[in-house]
Amino acid sequence: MKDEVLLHLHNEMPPSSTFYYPQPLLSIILFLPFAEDRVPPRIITNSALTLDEGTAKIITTDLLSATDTDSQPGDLQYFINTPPELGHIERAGSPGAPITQFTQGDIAARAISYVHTSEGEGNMDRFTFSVNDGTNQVRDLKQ
Ligand SMILES: [Ca+2]
Repeated sequence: MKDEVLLHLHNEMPPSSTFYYPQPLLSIILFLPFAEDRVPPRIITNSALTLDEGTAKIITTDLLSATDTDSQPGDLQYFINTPPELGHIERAGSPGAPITQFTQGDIAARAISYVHTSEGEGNMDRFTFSVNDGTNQVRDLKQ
């Protein structure tokens, strides 16, 4: 009798597709990004305006300007807290109608004027304001 050697080649590794991993329970919490306004406006220019008695002058960005890295000029709302005493602030297109709010965009569009109307002797006027981007508010530091 001959000695026979039988070699069994047996692949013990089943195909990977036959492996079943236990399914972990996944809890996914989605934090939806808020359209959050994080940066407050910053008043960068706040200068005096000089004009003749009984006249009007446009408040330009050279005189009054606020900036905000995450808000548009049209969203930067100025609120007049204490109105001027010797005149008023008005919007182009509505002469004679005092306003109490306007935007940086209005200033950039040269649509906002100070109108001197007083008959008195006073020659110094002022108004105080705050600027709001809808979330954050800053006050005029000169108040
Ligand atoms: Ca902002």
